[in-house]
Amino acid sequence: MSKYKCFIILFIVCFAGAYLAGKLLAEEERHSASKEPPAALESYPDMVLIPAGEFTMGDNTRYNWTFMLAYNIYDGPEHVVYLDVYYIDKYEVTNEQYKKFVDETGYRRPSCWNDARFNRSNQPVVGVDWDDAVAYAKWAGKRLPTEAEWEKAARGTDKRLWPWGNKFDKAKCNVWESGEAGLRETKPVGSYENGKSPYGCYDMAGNAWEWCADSYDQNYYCVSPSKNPQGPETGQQRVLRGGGLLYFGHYARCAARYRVPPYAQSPQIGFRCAKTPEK
Ligand SMILES: [Ca+2]
Repeated sequence: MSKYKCFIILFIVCFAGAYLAGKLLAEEERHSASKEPPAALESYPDMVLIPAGEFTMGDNTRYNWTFMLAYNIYDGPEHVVYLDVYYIDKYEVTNEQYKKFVDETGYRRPSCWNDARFNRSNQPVVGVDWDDAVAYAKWAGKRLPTEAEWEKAARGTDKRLWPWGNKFDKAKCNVWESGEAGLRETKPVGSYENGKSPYGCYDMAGNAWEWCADSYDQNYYCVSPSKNPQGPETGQQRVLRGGGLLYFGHYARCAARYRVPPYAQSPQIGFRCAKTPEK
C-alpha cells in the first residue's frame, strides 16, 4: 500500500472518530439535561400531595352477600388502580371556609347553619348537596376528588381497612360507636390525631360523610379503567365516602362505598376538595 493510500485511510479514520466523539458528547449533554430534576410542585396550605402510583382499591374481605345485606354496601372486588399525582385537603371543608364562599358569592346557606350542633366555625360544613360542594370547590380553585382519589388518600398502598390500620378503634374517629349517649354532633375537623391516614388526612373515617365527584354504580369496579378512573358516565346517585357520625364503623372503612341522590342534604354529609397539579 502506498504512503498516499495510508494517509487517506488515516485521515478517514480520524475524521470518523472525531465525528462520532462529537455525536456522543452531544448525546451525553442532551441526556444530562433530561436528567435535571423536575421543578418542585407547588405546595398548598392544608393540602397534601399524593404521589403518582398504584394502590389496591376495594375490599374482598367484605365482598359477600351476608355483609352486603347486613350493611347495604358493596365495595368489591379488589383491583389495582394507578392514579396520577394530585392534591387533596387534609381536612373536611369547615363552616368558616364555606362562609367566605357564601359571603363573597351570595351563594345559598347550608341547611344546618341554624343548628347549634353543626354550625361552629371549625366543624365540617354539612347540609350541603353535591352541587353545593362542586360550586364551593370551583370557587376555591379546586374540585371534588374522584372516588379512587378519595380511597387512596384514606388508605395508602397497603390495603388497610381503616385510615390508621386494620383494627377498628372507636377512639380514633367520630362514628356511632364513639358517640356519647344523647350527644351526637360533628367534631372540629382534625380532632383525631391518631386517626389520620398514611398521607396525613384527617377524619377520613367518620365525622361527616364526604361527597366524591363520581356517579355511583355498584358494578363499576368490574368495568372501570385501571388508570385514573372517573366513575360511570351517568347515574342517578353520587358517591359518598368515609362514614358519618350516626353510622357504624363498618361504613367508615376506607373501601366502603355509599351513595345518595345528588340533591341530598344531611347533617352528616360534607366534603373535602382535591386539586390537579399544574403542569
Ligand atoms: Ca369524614
